[in-house]
Amino acid sequence: MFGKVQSFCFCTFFIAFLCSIEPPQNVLSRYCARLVFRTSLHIAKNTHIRYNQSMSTRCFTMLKPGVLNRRLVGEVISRFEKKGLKLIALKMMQISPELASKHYAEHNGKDFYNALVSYITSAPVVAMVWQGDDCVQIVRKMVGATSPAKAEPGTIRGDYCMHTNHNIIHASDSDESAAREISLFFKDEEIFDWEDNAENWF
Ligand code: 3AN
Repeated sequence: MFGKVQSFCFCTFFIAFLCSIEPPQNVLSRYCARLVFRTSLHIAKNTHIRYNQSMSTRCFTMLKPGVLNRRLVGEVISRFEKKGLKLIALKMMQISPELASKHYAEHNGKDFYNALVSYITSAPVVAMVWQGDDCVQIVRKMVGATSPAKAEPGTIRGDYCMHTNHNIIHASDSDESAAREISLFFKDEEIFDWEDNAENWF
């Protein structure tokens, strides 16, 4: 029922409570009791904050050639950054037909497959990995529906494209797809899970 941290906090609070009923006689014991109490309070506060957060996950996103054509790279990246997602990998690359066929393997055989591979390999793309709590759900929401006609205004596809076959951005649709796609496009050493110390800047 209780995790280790909660059990520790509970025990130290209990000890501190006993000490308050029957305060330790000498100065050193009183000092130790106070220290234990403050430490447990600190741990309890931080634990509470951490336990209220969702799981930090990763999402692979790819700005298709149309985004470069329309000079929208900065605009799209800016949206994700302003949302609060953490950029942990980014590169401009020319996708080979082999990589395109692996990435879109699930669509092989569909009527739009050849056009999709041809579009995605026609010019460079910008591949990225974003990280944050509920990252895949958040990114997918910001990207919008597959069909630009159905994508809500305010989403990336809703605002910046007209046709499904040129829907300008790809984003993983599940944590499993994200893991597969990240390993297809990035080597481990190209991913930087940098220490987020924003509180030192703002
Ligand atoms: P999403 O990119 O929203 O996850 P998927 O995985 O179904 O959607 O499709 C992958 C890509 O294939 C889309 N981004 C789009 O470029 C293309 N595509 C999907 N459905 C169609 C369609 N009916 N006609 C043309 N292109 C399509």
